[in-house]
Amino acid sequence: TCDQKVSDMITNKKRILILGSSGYIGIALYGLLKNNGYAVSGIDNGKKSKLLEETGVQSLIHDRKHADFDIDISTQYKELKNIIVDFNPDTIVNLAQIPSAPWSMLSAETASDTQRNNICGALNVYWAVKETNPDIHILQVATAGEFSDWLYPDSLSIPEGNRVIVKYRDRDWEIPTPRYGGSWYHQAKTHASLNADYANRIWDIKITDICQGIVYGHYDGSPYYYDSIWGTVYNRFIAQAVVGIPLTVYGKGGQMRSFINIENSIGAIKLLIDNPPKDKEFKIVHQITELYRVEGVARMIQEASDCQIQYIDNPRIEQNTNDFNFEANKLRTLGLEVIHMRDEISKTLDVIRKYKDKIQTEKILPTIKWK
Ligand code: USQ
Repeated sequence: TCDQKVSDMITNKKRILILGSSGYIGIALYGLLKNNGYAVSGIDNGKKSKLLEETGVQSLIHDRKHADFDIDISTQYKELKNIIVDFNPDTIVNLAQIPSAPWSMLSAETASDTQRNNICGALNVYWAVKETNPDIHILQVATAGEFSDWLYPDSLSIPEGNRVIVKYRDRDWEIPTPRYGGSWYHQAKTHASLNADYANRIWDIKITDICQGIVYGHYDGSPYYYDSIWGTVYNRFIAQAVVGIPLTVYGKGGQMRSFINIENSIGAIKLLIDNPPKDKEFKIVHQITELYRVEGVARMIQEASDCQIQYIDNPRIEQNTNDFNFEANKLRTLGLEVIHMRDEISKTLDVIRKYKDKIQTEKILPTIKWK
């Protein structure tokens, strides 16, 4: 309300607008910020719930709506703008994404819906900020998957920045740090990062683009997905271990990926809200705490739960094995204390065991192929 806004301004509370406030990260972030004295408001149109219904799956742990406004930011521009004018945020965190690589590879419709939703939603946010208050800091969640395995095949450290200088035909070229996604979903993220770069260049708006690794773990109050479309690898393996299905390693499991625990993910976003870019800056942050091979994740979970591992034909197009190395200094400099996967496994197993009977075992094996 208006009175609330005035009172927040008098008490100097930071005002944060979360887009996608009912999601895995959104709910957790909303709670963390509220508990730390921020004024928080959330927008969510329940798109994820509709997609879950379409795919016949449910979150293992309650999937509840957690939003102050129900609009689609990718299509309802005027409404988005009105909310921004009204709430007057210091920071907008854009988590309003269709987050699944497999879903984006299912059909022409799901690929274009993923790209339209994710890219146009972000575009509307740049426009709304430009037209209302260019001082608002936009924090958008990109992905570490913009740095694909074939583009960075060895342990070259991927620079944590927006530009690199390369030598070509006797000239130094300053170019955007090379990106290339490994699915239509990941490609949407590379496009959105380039769009953010452009918005910053022409309108001088402050944007932090978070290249985040695979977020994992259980967080109290947040949903938990483990099926082959919406679940990510660690959360899936934990649910598989609980129901006694051998862990579904795709290919030989030599894929190296970056990870971050859900509590670290929201803690990192909070640090970035508190440390916005300098005026007119486009800041890229590698929101990554650890690197593991898929097989390494399976082995750690096996050690903690005595489960079996199966190696199945990889439904994706990706390198069988790759090395990754990231510069990830910005969050470390801000003081993020790393939660290690190895220390989380038994905790996640304990929580998920309580929901064992609800696990839809028929939704575990992958059905969507890249080819
Ligand atoms: N994988 C398996 N077995 C499984 C599931 C996955 O071996 O049962 C493998 C995949 O082949 C892949 C790796 O695990 O090599 C990661 O797959 P994932 O489904 O956990 O994650 P991904 O599709 O890469 O996407 C997830 C999120 C996405 C986020 C991204 C960060 O869904 O929103 O952007 O992680 S990153 O991976 O850095 O791109």
